[in-house]
Amino acid sequence: MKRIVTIQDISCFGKCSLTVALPIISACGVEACPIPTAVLSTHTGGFKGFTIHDLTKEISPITEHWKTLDMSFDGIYTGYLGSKEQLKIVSDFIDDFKKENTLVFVDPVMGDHGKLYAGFDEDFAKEMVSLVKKADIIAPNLTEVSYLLGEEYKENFTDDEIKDMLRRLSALGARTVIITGVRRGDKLGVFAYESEKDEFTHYFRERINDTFHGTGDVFASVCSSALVKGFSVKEAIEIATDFVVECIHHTAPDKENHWYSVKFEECIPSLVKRMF
Ligand code: PXL
Repeated sequence: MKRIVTIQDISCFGKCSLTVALPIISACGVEACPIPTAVLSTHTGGFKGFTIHDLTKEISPITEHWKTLDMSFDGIYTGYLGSKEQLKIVSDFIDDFKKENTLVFVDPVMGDHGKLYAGFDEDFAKEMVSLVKKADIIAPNLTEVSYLLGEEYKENFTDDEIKDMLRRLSALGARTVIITGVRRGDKLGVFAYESEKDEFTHYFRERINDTFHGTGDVFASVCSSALVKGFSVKEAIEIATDFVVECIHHTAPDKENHWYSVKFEECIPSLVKRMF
């Protein structure tokens, strides 16, 4: 069985980061080892008065212990990180634990719809570039792309513009770059570039006129698990996109009650069918 270490916060209510990553990675048949970087009462997207307890100081004792156990990972998947200090610690973690066959998947979580999430600033975005440089695979959305490259955010880019940004992101270091949330007429999808083959791939589905928190984390959890299991980039982005679309369709009719994330749990059976 493959094993992924995933480094991100735990938001106790709201379904994102670890409360999404752990069940999804497990459902994919991959062992999941979390390093929680902070405990929040809820995620920061739409709740008032959320609490945050930073766990930066806990990370080094965990990793020092793991070193004595000679732990190894098939994948290192990083998501939401709360400070520049954490970016540096996670970067050191990659240096310590990345072996020849370890896949480093960095989701440079910073924002959406052209804006940074609460608590992030441009300085953080600049520092995220250093972490992105350590990755084999990165999966930013278009907002994160604009911050990583210093490009102005737009909702619509031409294919040529997307391809140019994929190449520029790949030049930072990652051999595979996946841009999520790309619009094309009435479709929405992902565009990927594999520098080793100099090959572009894309996968589009119908665009649903609704947005939900946590879908980026759902995508990254499925995609990193699929890649670690040996699926190709093309297969991984198709499985992950289809699962996100299914989760959104399943949740949209009950958006009034379930506005804070997707009901991914009830869609897990179809994910399992694709992964085994
Ligand atoms: O889904 C990304 C995410 C992760 N963690 C926290 C968040 C968000 C997005 O808002 O607030 C705490």
